[in-house]
Amino acid sequence: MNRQNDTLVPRHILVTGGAGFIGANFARWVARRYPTTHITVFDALTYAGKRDNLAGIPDDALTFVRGDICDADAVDAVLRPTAADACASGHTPPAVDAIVHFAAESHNDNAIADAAPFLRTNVIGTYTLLEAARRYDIRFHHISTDEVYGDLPLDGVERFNEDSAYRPSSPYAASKAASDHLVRAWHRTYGVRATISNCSNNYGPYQHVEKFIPRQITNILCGLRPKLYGDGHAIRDWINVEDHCSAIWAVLTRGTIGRTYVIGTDGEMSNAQVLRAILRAMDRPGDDFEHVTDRPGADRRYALDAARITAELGWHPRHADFEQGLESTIRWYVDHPQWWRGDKAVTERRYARQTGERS
Ligand code: NAD
Ligand code: TDX
Repeated sequence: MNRQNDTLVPRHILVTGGAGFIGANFARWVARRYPTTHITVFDALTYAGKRDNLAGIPDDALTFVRGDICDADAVDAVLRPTAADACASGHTPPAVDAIVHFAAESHNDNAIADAAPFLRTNVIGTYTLLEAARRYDIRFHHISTDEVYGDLPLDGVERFNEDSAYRPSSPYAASKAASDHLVRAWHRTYGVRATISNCSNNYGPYQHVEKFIPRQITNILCGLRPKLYGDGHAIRDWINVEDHCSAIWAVLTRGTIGRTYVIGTDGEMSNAQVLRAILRAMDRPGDDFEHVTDRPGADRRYALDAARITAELGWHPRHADFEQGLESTIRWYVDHPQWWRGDKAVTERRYARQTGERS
């Protein structure tokens, strides 16, 4: 890695899951700010990934490899130091010096219906990458979630931090917790130069229409009523995806090896509040939605105390105005119907099956 402006700037990062929501936002964020860092996106292009999410990143800054993180040979092929392929411009990037690991099965409703792909990708996939990072001594940053800590009472003021106990309550959260444990074990046992970040709920462009905010926006755009699970009192701590990206970069380039950083922006809101904000911004009546059956074992409240990343790394969010971020997110979905229309019908059919199974 080069030293630049007092930070360690990687010359070539492997972004797993870089065709998904946060991974693509991160690749775009890095390409805009660090044009000398080469980005290889390694992504299986499951239902959640799109190659087009990376459109606009210059060809000489990006290599795209379709591959599965559970496939040890495919992972080895992109990381082996002599394996750097010539990218589109004919220029050969240096060997990968950091892995930023986003690839995961990420949706709770899917995990409740069938946990098998979550255990495979989130656990075996992370193990496979750690073994490769260990083999070639590559810096490893693992993207995780606040859900590993379980949930908090609705009426409390307590927040999770890096010392909170692991108490995952859902199959998805348990698979992410397992992956975090693997990362810590590979750091301590084998000396892998790893860090972990646990972030709260992200929103922004390129988020799959299965997730809460895009589902409700696209429901309204399709003339369907938004769907609120249970009583709508559950609280999530919302962060603009751009702020998550800048926090990941701070940890990757300046974080202490072996450490965990929680990432959040004091964005606690109930699902009902978020839904009302969407309805208001889209000129719909405040009661124009349906209550549907909640997830079994649904987590009530997440809240994070991001004091460590602020104090140690000087990270600050730049998009703390939720209503403004929500409006630009709505505008993005209004302006990009071709991006989500195909997924919408498939997703709503899947929801009809899943909620039918639950009720
Ligand atoms: P996403 O579902 O939008 O994208 C996941 C990407 O991983 C997709 O491009 C998919 O094709 C790829 N992928 C899945 N299985 C793969 C495999 N076996 N091999 C290679 N690629 C594979 O997810 P997201 O919302 O962008 O989440 C990214 C990461 O951030 C995940 O690790 C998730 O746990 C974590 N996270 C998400 C949030 C959130 O609010 N979305 C919050 C905190 C942490
Ligand atoms: O239609 C819906 N109606 C509804 O009320 C959907 C899809 C969700 N919800 C509720 C369930 C949750 O309380 O909204 C809240 C947010 O749901 P999701 O967007 O599915 O997010 P969540 O389950 O909180 O998990 C997200 O944040 C943590 C990401 O999907 C995870 O990958 C991340 O780790």
